Amino acid sequence: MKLREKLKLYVITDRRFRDELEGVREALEGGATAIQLRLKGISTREMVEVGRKIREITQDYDALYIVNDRVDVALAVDADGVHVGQNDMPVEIVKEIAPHLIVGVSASNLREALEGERKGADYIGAGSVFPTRTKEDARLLGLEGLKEIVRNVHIPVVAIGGINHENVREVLKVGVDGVAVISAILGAEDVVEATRRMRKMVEEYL
Ligand code: TZP
Ligand code: MG
Repeated sequence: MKLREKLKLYVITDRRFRDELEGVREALEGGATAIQLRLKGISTREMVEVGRKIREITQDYDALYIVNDRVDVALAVDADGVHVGQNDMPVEIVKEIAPHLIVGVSASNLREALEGERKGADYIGAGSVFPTRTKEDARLLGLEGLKEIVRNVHIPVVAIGGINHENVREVLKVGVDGVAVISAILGAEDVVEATRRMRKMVEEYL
């Protein structure tokens, strides 16, 4: 399957909402097509332990597996790729170290998106589309900013930030290739059902 297809419904782990293994299993059962392992403030040892288990689960579901920030962890757990922010390892250096990894780059404006594309990113994570309480320092891109990125970038664009079941259609109408979600899925009472319901809406557009 092509990368674009696998980016449709991209669920990012966050243990403030759900234990990673439980959350990932349920999200995949509900139809998530990609999983990002995002772990803040835990030891590298634990990241690798959890990360390897998630590799197995994502393999069972034929889902894309991306590790946030850490190229070394992505390699250690045999992930499909790594996602880097504006203060993380530059995409061109990731490509030098690990040419086989898919690299996603976060962008909160058009300039960052174009730069990521030019430097070799495989996809852009564009946000925050809406205000979010999940990431403290998230910069607001808005729907208009998202439109601008979608219009000007040729690689796949995944929208992130404050996306939920009520507003996801507005985001999909912009023409993104996927939506990335934390709280609306992992913070739901029934993660499987929340994922299934969002996947259904995503399928109306993608
Ligand atoms: N990057 C930009 S916004 C965000 C990240 C990691 C948080 C997304 O979480 P939520 O709960 O889906 O708004
Ligand atoms: Mg980062």
